[in-house]
Amino acid sequence: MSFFDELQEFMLDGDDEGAVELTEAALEEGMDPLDIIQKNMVPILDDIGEQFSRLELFLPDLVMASEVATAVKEVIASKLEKSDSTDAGRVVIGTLQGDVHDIGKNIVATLLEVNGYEVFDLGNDVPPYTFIETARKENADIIAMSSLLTTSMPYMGEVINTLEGLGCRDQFKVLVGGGPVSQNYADMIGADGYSEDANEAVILCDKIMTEIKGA
Ligand code: B12
Repeated sequence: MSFFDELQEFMLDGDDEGAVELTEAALEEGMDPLDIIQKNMVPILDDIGEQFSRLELFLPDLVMASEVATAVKEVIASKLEKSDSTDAGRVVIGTLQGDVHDIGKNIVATLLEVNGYEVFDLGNDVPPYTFIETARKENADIIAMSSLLTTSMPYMGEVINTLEGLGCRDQFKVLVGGGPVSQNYADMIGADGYSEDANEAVILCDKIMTEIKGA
């Protein structure tokens, strides 16, 4: 049985112990941690989401799969080599109001930390203004917003409009991401960047920080 098939089975069964053991063994054998997430866990969750929308799986299945995914993410996070410094940049991150999906946001936050960023993680269901308040208080460079629901996406635009209204839009770079978000959507609301996955998100932040530090 392939790693993908085994992980899929554990996620559908809600077997976090099995998934953790499988992940540890794969890491031990030299499997790339990011491949475990991007090439296995994310497509499995996508497929589970598809089955949910076709009424072939139900909410408890989603809950079980997400708990297993979180356990897998924790194993991977604990094995990633963490940068000693936190001076790559300061990022405020969260999932927007009305939205509890935080697996992707947590992966982005972990990878940023591993790469030397100071991350202020607001969690999920975060009101738009809280992003701004925290970014100002913590003197952040970047506001990173995640949304998995079409109903929470509009709050991304609200954050940007409010920053403009307050006259501090140019103090922060704004990044957006999450399942239904696209580059088109990011452009439409005037965000500074979008990426499809967590690794790209780090590359994007690095690029932005080079621009900021070089300015
Ligand atoms: C797991 C899951 C849940 C779990 C969430 C648990 C948790 N702690 O997160 C639970 C069971 C709680 C849940 C609940 C619901 N869910 Co749900 N869920 C999913 C599922 C299957 C997987 C999501 C996921 O974790 N994906 C994996 C991660 C790694 O991917 P990701 O978040 O996209 O993140 C990656 C990138 O996007 C990027 N990224 C993410 N954030 C950011 C931010 C920035 C700044 C950047 C640059 C990049 C970036 O990097 C990440 C890593 O590569 C999706 C299906 C899907 N296709 O997404 C449905 C899905 C999102 N859910 C859906 C729905 C409808 C619901 C419910 C309304 C169901 C209900 N009837 O109650 C509730 C809503 C609850 C709420 N108020 O939020 C729909 C949304 C439809 C829509 N159009 O809005 C989906 C698409 C399923 C479907 N096909 O119908 N869900």
